[in-house]
Amino acid sequence: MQTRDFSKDFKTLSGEVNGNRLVYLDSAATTQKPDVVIEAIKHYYENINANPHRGAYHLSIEATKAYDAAREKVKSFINAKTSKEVIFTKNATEAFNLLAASYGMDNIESSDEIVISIAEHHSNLIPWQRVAKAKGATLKYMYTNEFGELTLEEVKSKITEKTKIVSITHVSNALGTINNISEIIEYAHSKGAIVIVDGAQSVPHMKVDVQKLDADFLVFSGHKLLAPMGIGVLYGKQELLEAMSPFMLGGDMVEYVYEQEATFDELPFKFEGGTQNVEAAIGLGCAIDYLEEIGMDTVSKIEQELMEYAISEMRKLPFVTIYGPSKIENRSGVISFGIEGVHPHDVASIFDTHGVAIRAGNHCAQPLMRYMGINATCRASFYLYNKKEDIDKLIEVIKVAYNMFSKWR
Ligand code: C6P
Repeated sequence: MQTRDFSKDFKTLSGEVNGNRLVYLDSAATTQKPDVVIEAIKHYYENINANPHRGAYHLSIEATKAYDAAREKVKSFINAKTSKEVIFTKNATEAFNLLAASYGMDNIESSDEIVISIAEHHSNLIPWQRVAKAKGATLKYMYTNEFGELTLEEVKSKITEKTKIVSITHVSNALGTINNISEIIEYAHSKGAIVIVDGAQSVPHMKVDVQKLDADFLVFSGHKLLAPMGIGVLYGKQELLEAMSPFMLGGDMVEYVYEQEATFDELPFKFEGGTQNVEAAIGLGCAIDYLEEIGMDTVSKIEQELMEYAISEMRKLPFVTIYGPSKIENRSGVISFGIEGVHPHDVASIFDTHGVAIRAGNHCAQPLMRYMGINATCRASFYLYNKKEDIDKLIEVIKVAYNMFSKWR
């Protein structure tokens, strides 16, 4: 399937760690950056650096054009109706905090329910705890089955006429489960609730079309999508964003300011107070160009093949527990696993000595781990630059880690 060796576009991936070839299997945490993205940022600073929307001079106009062009690229990438629906944030976490502080605080009342799943990342959980507490509302959880999947039965039993907000991950960062997001959105809408989709682990890996999904809001981070850190996106339907209060108050998001009052700018600027991360937005635009040239279907297929190969090899090892969906079609390129008798943090350290980067821990999903009755997992996650030989190395080092602890068994 793999048409070309994409790892050649990433300088970090030609590096060595502890005398070994670097095998980077932590793209769910953050991805490596291709040379073109790094070049785009360099070009920005060397040629057009200025504060956009503020100067009537050449550089500021060029910076504004580049910043606006990046927004247009995001708009097309997720198929928003207009670039007014694309708000730049610092990351997914800021987008959730914006939604909770603005949409949540504006719309939730004490008789209302906010529904999330037990598998949510803390950034899509703690902000809703705050809204529910402040408003005396109920924060309700949809629980996963033994394979880390949400059944339609569970969805229907939790989303009711009382539900005002459903905020749900498209793909779990802790288990790799792909939720049936269309089905959840359709059902939530039939009950009158709006749906916020956490696309942090889906948008970088598959085609996500906000109009096709009919998502009310979508959130994701640029750094998990080959772009720099410090840039995220909040997509929202125009009519919803227009009705919302601004979040960050200050420069550039205002229309008129008087001593005691202020009026706010139009979308998307109303939600972008203060000087923005222009270099990162430009880097995100460039990362989107890079991915679109390859094609998101190709990106998904590469990862799917890697994941299927890894799962089939891991299933041959009786001392490995694989968490998450048993059905391969419900899985993304995130594999959470455990090795009998070896703590996940020890596993990650052993992996590091072999040049393999994986993540170990609770993956910012403590309620999920508690619900599953475990403290931590090891997690390997893939992207288009990974190769079959990376999976072979993963399997080899799993065996090394298991054997290393055999004397204590
Ligand atoms: N997950 C991981 O290793 P930020 O940190 O704001 O860019 O993204 C938050 C976030 C929200 N939702 C999901 C599903 C996520 O996976 C993440 C980030 C990283 O799994 C860092 S904890």
